[in-house]
Amino acid sequence: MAKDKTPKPPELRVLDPASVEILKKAQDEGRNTVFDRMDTQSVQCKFGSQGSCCRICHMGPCRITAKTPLGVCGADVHTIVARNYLREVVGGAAAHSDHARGLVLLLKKVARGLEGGYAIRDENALRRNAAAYGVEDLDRPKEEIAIDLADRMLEEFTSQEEPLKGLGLAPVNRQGVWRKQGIEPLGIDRMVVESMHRSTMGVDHDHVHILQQAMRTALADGWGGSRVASIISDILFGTPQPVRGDVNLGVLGENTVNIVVHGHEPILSEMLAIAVRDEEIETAAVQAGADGVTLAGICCTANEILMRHGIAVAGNFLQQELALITGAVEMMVVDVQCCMPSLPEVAAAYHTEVVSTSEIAQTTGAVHMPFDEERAYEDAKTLIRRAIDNYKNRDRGKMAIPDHKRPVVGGFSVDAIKYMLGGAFRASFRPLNDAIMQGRIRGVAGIVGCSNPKTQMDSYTTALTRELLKHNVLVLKTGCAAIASGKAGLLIPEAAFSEVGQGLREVCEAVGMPPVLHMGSCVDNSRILEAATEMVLEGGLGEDLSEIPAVGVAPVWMSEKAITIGCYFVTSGIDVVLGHPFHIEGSDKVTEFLNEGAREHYGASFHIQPDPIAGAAKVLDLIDGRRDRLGINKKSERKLVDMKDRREVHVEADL
Ligand code: BF8
Ligand code: SF4
Repeated sequence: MAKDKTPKPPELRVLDPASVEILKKAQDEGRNTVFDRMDTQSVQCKFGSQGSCCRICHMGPCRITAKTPLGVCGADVHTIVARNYLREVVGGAAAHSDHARGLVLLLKKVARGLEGGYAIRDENALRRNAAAYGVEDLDRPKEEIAIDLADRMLEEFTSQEEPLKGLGLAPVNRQGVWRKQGIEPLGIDRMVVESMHRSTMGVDHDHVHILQQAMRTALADGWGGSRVASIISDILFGTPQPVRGDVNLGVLGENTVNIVVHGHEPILSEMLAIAVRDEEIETAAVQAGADGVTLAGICCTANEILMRHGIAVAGNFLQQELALITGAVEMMVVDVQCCMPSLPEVAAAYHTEVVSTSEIAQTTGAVHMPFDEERAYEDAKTLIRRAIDNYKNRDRGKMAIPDHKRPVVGGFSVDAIKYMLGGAFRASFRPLNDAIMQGRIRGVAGIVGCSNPKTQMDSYTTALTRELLKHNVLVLKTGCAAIASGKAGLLIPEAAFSEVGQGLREVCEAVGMPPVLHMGSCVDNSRILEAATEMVLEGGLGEDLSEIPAVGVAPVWMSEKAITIGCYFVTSGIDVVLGHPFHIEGSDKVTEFLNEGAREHYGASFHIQPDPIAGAAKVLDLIDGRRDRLGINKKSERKLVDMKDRREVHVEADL
């Protein structure tokens, strides 16, 4: 029977009304989007999706089936699936860490007097982190300390024989687990190179050994690259504090020059955020007949500038093409990661210019204007002026800006959470730990990840989040999952009035916080680890990350980076619920290791649950299991037994 070519109704593909409206416009105009391409790719290769195709050497590609159980070299499916998985983790760790490297090098240049508009904006963050990374003599001028800290951070990349210093930021018991398991990562670059070596033809063949290396490489991201990226961003651009903004395609202005900045690295977007307020720019926009300039973000760049400037978020990953299809965007500025190569073609139907700015990333059809840090502010103004010039070319007949946007509060760094909970004099996680012990808050869920056209955009994430809130789970979010919550109206304190259980509501109302805390971009998943560590250090909830009532969730994801994040959560002792599985199902042994065996090694594992309500139930189950072991569940008769058990569990966990 011929396949039905009718496109799926937009309502089945996307959840929020702004995206429905623009997807309808796309269909009316005959635009090809990620959703259409998903349909044409709908028969995806089962060897790829099971991880059982190997193309590592040119005796292959080899595909493993019941009739052909071994590759030409003799590799079995477990070796092949594990190697493919390791290479995905490497991709994620490399992306986050290369982003971090750029920031460290920038800090060093700024400390040495680089012009261009950058500064050390948060000296407290500089001194605090310099102390944490072992920089001595902290009474020196900030520039000297910054150079020393940058050098320490560069050693996180280059260290050949010493484990990462960032591991020392984890609870002591967790460090013991890593040591005992032999997975303390050395320098990030070494881990990436070693993992590529180990997964090339004829090297590492034992699936557990390979997967342990995947976990080790992921740790080099979570406690290395991503942590470094968040720290240096805070020093250079300021540690985020709660700030209001707006989210969804309705943030674009009818009568303003619209610039959408998309990608990940804050180095340029920070400058755009500042330059857009320059008087010269405002004047130029008015002279061009506009009311001003609207800067808005997509993906993690959006999260970075929302967190620090309250700049509007136009949307998350699957909305990047939709933003262009509004016909109201003068320029989309892209750098690295999650920027679809389709953008210039979609933009070509309108007046929109797509400008690529990273030295390492070019896209056919985009204007390439590599960005020079030494002239950062001027380069940012040049880009904005170019967008202003393009305003006259906007075709209002093709323009439709949905009347949908939601207010949000972003900016919940760990510092900000401490301050919010305890005020200036008693800033700490104590009130959170107390609320968890009293049962007013059942536990904490860190919900992260992307959107993926395989499922209706944002729907799993939103349904699961709402379900957890009803059951008094405090939610920490990053990345595109955070933007999804913004669109659903969950990132404002008022959401606590209607969306959450009684206990969580009381806590949120007392401190004036939203029930979902937006903690930033995907590198800021390191902030979730930092928050979890604060919970351990504050006391009363166990002595390791594997004991606190906290769970990670990646409801919908698509990027290698999400795999790496999941791995560093699990290896840090935090269970992770996934809405869909990895490409590993060709190997029962690899699947067993990640979904069960990992628990023996790290005290946590992955759990797959394709239904959001069942996913929420799994999260609650995991949280309750941890509460049980801590002896803080309401069943008081179990408390004493559990407290005794907990000590035993703890001894066993300290492998
Ligand atoms: O790093 S959540 S789609 S934007 S990968 Fe990409 Fe996924 Fe969004 Fe940020 Ni993270
Ligand atoms: Fe085939 Fe082995 Fe080469 Fe992989 S490494 S392509 S399994 S021969």
